Amino acid sequence: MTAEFDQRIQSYTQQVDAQLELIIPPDTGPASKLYQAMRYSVFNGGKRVRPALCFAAAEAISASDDNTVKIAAAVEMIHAYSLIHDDLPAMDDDDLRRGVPTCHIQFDEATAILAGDGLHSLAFKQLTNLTGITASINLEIIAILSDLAGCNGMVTGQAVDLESTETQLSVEELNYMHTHKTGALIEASVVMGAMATNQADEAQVNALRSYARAIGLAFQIQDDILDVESSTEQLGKSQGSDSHNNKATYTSILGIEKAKSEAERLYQESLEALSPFDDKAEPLRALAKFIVHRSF
Ligand code: GRG
Repeated sequence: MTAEFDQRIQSYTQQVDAQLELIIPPDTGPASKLYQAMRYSVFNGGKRVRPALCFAAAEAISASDDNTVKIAAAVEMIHAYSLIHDDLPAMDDDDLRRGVPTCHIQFDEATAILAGDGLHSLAFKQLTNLTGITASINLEIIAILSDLAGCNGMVTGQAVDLESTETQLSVEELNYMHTHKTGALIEASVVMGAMATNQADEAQVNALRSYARAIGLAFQIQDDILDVESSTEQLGKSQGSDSHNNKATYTSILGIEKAKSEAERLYQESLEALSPFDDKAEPLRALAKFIVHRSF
């Protein structure tokens, strides 16, 4: 990745982290453990890919602003909540995330459930006072997150995942699961980031949706490839955990080489979706490249 890309990501990360500091301050009151658990899960080294996509989508249309920062914080909190709950004993039962103990190991199970719940509701609160857009677009943005993080997206994908353990899935079924589980929040990040500028027309939003759907699946395929090719140390989570949990993955179904060419095909598809956009979409193009070529 270029130095310019690194600088840009650093700037996006600084902006979203400052917003997250405001939303989840250290709290010494009666609920201090809840706040510690939320902060632990948000500030322990996530890549901030979804916030970066919000910023880059806004910049592809016009420019990022205060709305972008709020939306970026909202999607990162939804992401953090989903990881906390995904790691719980009732779900994937993982002890390690981002190289440190998972939330329920560091604190306890009840606190981890509440930390996820707290982050989920704080995320929606962020979206209630966007500025420079009509109330109806603001509500549309809230509905998009509600759908794509919930029962038309991530929650549905997770439910299918839990149902599919130890089941032989077809590539189509795997695509359905990951379009929902991983792709939906990526799509929400891009679409909401663009819509909150108040300058995106329908054709642009549709093109960005196609871009997001392609990189959403590519993201998951790369995740499966890394699960095979990287070490626990590099990943910051237990290497090979999906195969140990008898889960179908792109690498188990397609084989590693075909999984790599599918990720590359989706990368090209994402670039084609951006063809109506000029140089202002360069950050989105660079993020797509990062997503399919990342090593962590
Ligand atoms: C509990 C409702 C609910 C949903 C959980 C997203 C999810 C659904 C589970 C996460 C499990 C997982 C490993 C999915 C693969 C793709 C993915 C979301 C990886 C983690 O995202 P990164 O790489 O994480 O952006 P960082 O740590 O960088 O923030």
